[in-house]
Amino acid sequence: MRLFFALTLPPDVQTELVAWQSMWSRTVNNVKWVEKANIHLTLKFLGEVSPSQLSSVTTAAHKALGKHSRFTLYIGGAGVFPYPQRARILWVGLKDRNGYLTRLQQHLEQCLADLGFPCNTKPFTPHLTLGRLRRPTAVIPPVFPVINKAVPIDNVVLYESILTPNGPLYRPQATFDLL
Ligand code: 2AM
Repeated sequence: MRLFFALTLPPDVQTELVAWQSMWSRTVNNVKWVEKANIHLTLKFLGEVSPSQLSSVTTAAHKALGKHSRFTLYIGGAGVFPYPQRARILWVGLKDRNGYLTRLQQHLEQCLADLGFPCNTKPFTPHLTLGRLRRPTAVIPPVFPVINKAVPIDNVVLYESILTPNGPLYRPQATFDLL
């Protein structure tokens, strides 16, 4: 099973982001926009994990995440990966003003490294992927009217990603409540 840890968003934030997708779609073509319910912040992508490893992953995550408090993130500006000249991913950033997210992500990464999941080589860039370009394209990220919207974070979800011809299905496998 293909697994990843993520933060999900309250409905009002999802609605705002769909409005941003719609605005952005006026200036960029050939984008596969992420469905409203599927917009998430990936904390850690594990890739293929055997079903027998699932319980050690959830036990380790429960131990690590259960020590972290709830926190608030703030919606930031738009950006693209990897470069504006050859963009593939269109995203919106999240600001971690008090460092809670960074500490939680590092702790999760460390406890999963202890189970043998390699640490990411690239620095963690908190973002919400809004769309994926079908081929690399030059994109200047727009300036959206509303930023700094508060995003309360109360839990972390371990998802299974099931790839289908109609796009990925994200099935929650476990939820870890923050203090
Ligand atoms: P992203 O869109 O925020 O970059 C589930 O597949 C999620 O895991 C994706 O939405 C993606 O998050 C993230 N992810 C990170 N590395 C990945 C990889 N190598 N393959 C697929 N997804 C990956």
